[in-house]
Amino acid sequence: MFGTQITESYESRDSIAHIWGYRTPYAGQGQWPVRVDERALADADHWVQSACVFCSNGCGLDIGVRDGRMVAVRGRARDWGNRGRLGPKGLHGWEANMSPDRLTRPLVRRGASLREATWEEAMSLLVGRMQEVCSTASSLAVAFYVGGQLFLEDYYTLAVIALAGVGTPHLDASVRLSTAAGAAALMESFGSEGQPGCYDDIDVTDALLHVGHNVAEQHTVLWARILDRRHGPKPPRLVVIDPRTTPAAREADVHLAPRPGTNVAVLNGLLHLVIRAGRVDHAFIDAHTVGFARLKGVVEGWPPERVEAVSGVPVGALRAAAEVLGATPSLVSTVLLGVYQSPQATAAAVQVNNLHLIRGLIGRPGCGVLQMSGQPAGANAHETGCAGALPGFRNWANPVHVNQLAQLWKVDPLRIAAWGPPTPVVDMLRYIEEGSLRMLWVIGSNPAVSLPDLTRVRAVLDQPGLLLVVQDAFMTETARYADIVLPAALWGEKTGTFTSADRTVHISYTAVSPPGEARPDLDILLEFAQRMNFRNRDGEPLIGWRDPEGAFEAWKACSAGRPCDYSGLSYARLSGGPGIRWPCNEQFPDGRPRLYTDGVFYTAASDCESYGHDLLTAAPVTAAEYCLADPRGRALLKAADYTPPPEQPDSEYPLWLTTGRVVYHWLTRTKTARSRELSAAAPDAFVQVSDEDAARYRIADGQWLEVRSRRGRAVARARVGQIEPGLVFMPFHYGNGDPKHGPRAANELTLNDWDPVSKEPWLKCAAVRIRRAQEPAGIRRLLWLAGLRRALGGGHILHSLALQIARLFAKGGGRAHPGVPGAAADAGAAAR
Ligand SMILES: Nc1nc2c(c(=O)[nH]1)N[C@H]1C(S)=C(S)[C@@H](COP(=O)(O)OP(=O)(O)OC[C@H]3O[C@@H](n4cnc5c(=O)[nH]c(N)nc54)[C@H](O)[C@@H]3O)O[C@H]1N2
Ligand SMILES: Nc1nc2c(c(=O)[nH]1)N[C@H]1C(S)=C(S)[C@@H](COP(=O)(O)OP(=O)(O)OC[C@H]3O[C@@H](n4cnc5c(=O)[nH]c(N)nc54)[C@H](O)[C@@H]3O)O[C@H]1N2
Ligand code: SF4
Ligand SMILES: [Mo]
Repeated sequence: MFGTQITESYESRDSIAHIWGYRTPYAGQGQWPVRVDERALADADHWVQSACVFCSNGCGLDIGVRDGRMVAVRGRARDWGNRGRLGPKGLHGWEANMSPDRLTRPLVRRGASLREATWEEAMSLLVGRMQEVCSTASSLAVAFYVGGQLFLEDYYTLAVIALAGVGTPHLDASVRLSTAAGAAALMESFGSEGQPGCYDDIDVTDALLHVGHNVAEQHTVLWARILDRRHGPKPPRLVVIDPRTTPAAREADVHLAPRPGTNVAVLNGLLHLVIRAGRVDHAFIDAHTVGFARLKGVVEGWPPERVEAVSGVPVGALRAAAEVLGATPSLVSTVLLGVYQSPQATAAAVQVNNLHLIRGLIGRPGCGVLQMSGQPAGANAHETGCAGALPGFRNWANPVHVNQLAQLWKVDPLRIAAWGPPTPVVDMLRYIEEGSLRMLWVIGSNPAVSLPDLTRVRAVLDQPGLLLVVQDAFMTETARYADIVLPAALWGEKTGTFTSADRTVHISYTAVSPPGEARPDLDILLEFAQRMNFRNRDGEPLIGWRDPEGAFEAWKACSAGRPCDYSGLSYARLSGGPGIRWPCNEQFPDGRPRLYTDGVFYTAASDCESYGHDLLTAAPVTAAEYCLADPRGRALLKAADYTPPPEQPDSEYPLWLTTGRVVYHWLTRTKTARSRELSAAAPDAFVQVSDEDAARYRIADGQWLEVRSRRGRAVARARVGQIEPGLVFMPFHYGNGDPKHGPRAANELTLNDWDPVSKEPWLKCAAVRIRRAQEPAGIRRLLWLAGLRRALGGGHILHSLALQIARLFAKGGGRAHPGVPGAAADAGAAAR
């Protein structure tokens, strides 16, 4: 089954060369035309309902199966998020499932090496060590860290296990590196998480604002929808705030390119101009918000000239943007990592909420803030309590909320680990260093590439006395440090649900069996709970469900009555048709497209998910303080003044570094590097530098560069242009796991510091210096040797020689080369 040579494939369109496909212009809700994208390696004998797991857009797709093997994907025409469309990762990324190097048996450390073991050996070791740590230290010595691409059923089960079974607040998800600040901004402004609007708003809106969101490359199908509106009647105006000239910035009517870390200054400047021009909805402000006078006072101090001095955004451009945002009768804003991973992350994201609130552009068609999520199931990690709040968007500081969980789970409220906020991963690292955290179970995340300051991360993962359990489908950079490795089934090999960035819930069914002895995450967690013998007050098993549908039903009960109410959904309702949005209950049996249609927010003291913080100091608002000034359903207009980032370019490190993504790769590439086409399209890391800096440092496109920060170094080829002077950009996808490459992980360089409100690390700004460098030692020789070996063994001599020649002479190794077949740097991983 694995390792089959696949020679030909059918693709309904070349998504590598034409990322967004042809245009289908439209305007109006429900009018977006269908375009079904498909890619097949063979004819399918049947199709299985699912959705794409390569971003939070939630594109519905069917998996084509033949002889028990995945052979195709096809977009679902009935699904509203994509109407049949799929982007390059959706069409190609699933091939990773068939990679010959999948983990198929548990591994257990014996001395320096990991050896294969039976599930019985691995699970009894895991449970034995867990019991030993809990009894000799305490449950506070145990932590769980989970990624953002599991299923809702896995997350909810994990949350119950951690909070009420083991009894540890050390439970976090990699959404902490991603959308924690967006979640925090929703709580600070509206009282609870939950996107106010939905993608349908794009169909009718008059204007769009993207702040720190490279939407065209990171949500390709969403961008296809936006482009189709831009090509249709009554196109929406477009404002983009990003220091790089991204595809969306090129399309924009107004592009603001601020210096890193100056989002608050720019957004305060926009609010200043909008308020000055009298373009505020006083009736809405008076009836539905608190805090306008203070907001007005703070942004008063941000005239355009001051904004230009701080951020570099010219006065004229800021005015042009404010004109669009102040005049438009409807507006959809999306916010993402350029805000969330920058200093003052929550404070900046809140200012976008404020723009909508002061203009009354919320809760009606065409008006929505999307504080985007990124990972396909990131929203579920938040909802179920794996990412900083309690399950069901409950407030850990509200005893009534904790009691609700205690009743539901039939446990003493004191048994629930909710005496403080759940521990963010950045604190877990410190507890490991200090020795108080002795066991870390990582499920579906690759922190040895994705966390900042990798020198430190490696030391933490390697810390003597730490028992590291890694549950993954591949031998990742992180798994190499593990004491126990559990082989996991991937998407397509298990059943469950996940929720897109606009609250749409999809079901994904098992299409094929996992390879070897790999098992679904839920099965592993259920067996763990059973072996640990977690019991409720009545002596029944704490986890009463045995399968995905049972877990979903349990979650429905937990979510009932909360903002993320799933009680009206079921596997049956999600099957066959399109995804359905939460809340879905008796009041909204078909799901609710927009929250806050009545101008009532979740801010009442009894409802809210968090009492909030001071946006500058991050001092938490106490329950007593909050209740005293109970906003009782009014939204909170929270102001924040700009403060400069602590690390700034200086004479030693004169440039800003920002990091991010490319369209063809997914996070730490454990999947996309195993697709031949995706890997060939973006084979290596690169350093993007401006034309001005290229001239200054005498750098040519394709030249090898060394980037150094106070924390480490990385080497990659230069890519010149489309970025502001003084700033360099590196994608963070590429790890250092492969010895034939030099150090090329962007996180060697990033800062070990974070937004104090959301605890989201500052992955988007660091001070660095660059210099021209030699190609990392050994790359050429190793490439030749690898090519020669394959040529002799595989018989494709001409192909391999051509490949070697193409590689040696290819300039700009990091640039996409869609036309060079097989130009993948990771040829081993890409081979199928
Ligand atoms: N192809 C692909 N798509 C993905 C992913 C992927 O790995 N690959 N990952 C998914 C996930 S998990 C997420 S969270 C999303 C992330 O999606 P995005 O947030 O769009 O991705 P990034 O490229 O990390 O960052 C976005 C932009 O922030 C800009 N930026 C940097 N500093 C600043 C600043 O100070 N201010 C402003 N305004 N902008 C700044 C960068 O130039 C960059 O273009 O993408 C999702 N989609
Ligand atoms: N410098 C810098 N660093 C960043 C970012 C940045 O922009 N710049 N972005 C950050 C963001 S937004 C994010 S979301 C994080 C993501 O960081 P990670 O959470 O590390 O994301 P992945 O690399 O996708 O790791 C997921 C792992 O889960 C495995 N996996 C996939 N599906 C399953 C499954 O069903 N079960 C199990 N058990 N395993 C599975 C994959 O093989 C992979 O090893 O990275 C962050 N790091
Ligand atoms: S936009 Fe996102 S969900 Fe849709 S196909 Fe692309 S990666 Fe998959
Ligand atoms: Mo993310």
